[in-house]
Amino acid sequence: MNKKLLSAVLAGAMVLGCTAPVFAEGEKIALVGKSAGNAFFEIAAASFVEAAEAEGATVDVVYPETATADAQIKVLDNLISQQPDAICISANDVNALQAKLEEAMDAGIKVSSFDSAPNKDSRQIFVNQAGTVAVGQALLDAVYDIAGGEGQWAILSATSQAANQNAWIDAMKTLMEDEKYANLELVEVAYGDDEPQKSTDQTQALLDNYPDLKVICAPTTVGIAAAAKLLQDNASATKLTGLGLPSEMLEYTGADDEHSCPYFYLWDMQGLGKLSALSTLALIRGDITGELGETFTAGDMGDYEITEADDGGTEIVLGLPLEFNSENIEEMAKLY
Ligand code: RAM
Repeated sequence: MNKKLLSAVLAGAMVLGCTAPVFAEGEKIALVGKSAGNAFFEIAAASFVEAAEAEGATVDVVYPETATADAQIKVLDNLISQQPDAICISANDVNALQAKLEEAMDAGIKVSSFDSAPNKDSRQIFVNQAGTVAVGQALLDAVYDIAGGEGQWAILSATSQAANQNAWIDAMKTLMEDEKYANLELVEVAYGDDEPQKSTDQTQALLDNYPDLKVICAPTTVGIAAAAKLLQDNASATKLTGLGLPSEMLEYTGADDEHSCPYFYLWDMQGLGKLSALSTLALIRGDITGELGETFTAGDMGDYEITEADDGGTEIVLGLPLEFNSENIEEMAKLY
């Protein structure tokens, strides 16, 4: 609002005897991760906050007590009463947050999501770090390559309800129908709940139950780091791939017997935080509404288009999954 208009509104309010409206300094955004103590969300949040503050907004970063929908609902209840301009959330469940997120939208709060999408009716925008099928394809091809095209493999996931992990697992299962992967046998999907100790225990259980297991694929930064340590400490013949933070995987990455993980994937973490912040601001400011085909400029990151997501909603895709291996891990570990 320009200054003239602002004083006209204030004067009008005084004439009418109303209390003068309170104008916030900048947009207020609440950023909600899946769980506390996960470096993934801390890194994304740092870039989110930096980008939002550079635009004059303020960010409240909030974590639920556990990586569950119930714990996020408690957080959302509290946030709705505070009336931020937007809530940007990484969802612990695809459907269970719908009523609460709809309540937020009905209360005039914009709802954006990043990393892990609540269903299409629960959000206005979703910033997907990389296409869901692109992630599934990269992971499945890594399993195929590391297993030598045949044998048993298992998935070590986050929670059984995690929206993003389940979407990647579904993508892998669909891709596995191709004849190319006919000699790979997915023996189990285990859940470490994005907790280090539970992820370690689940990895050990996979090793105990499947002595011929060739590869574990952990599409979670918490799971892959826990599995990497256990496999490497025990000089296990079972190898590892998945999604990880280079800084947490530095000592475990290499295509030799000394290392448990030949290579793995993630995406541009700083870019994820920044794009999520700038698209949330674009939503608040009315530059986008989340409709298919809209475009906007995310500062110096350039132009982005809102495209169709696999769940029938829309999304903004950051880019491609990035591979981390012995060639680039040292450099990338300095970044995230
Ligand atoms: C964990 C979380 C997060 C996921 C990464 C790959 O940190 O589950 O949602 O995107 O792994």
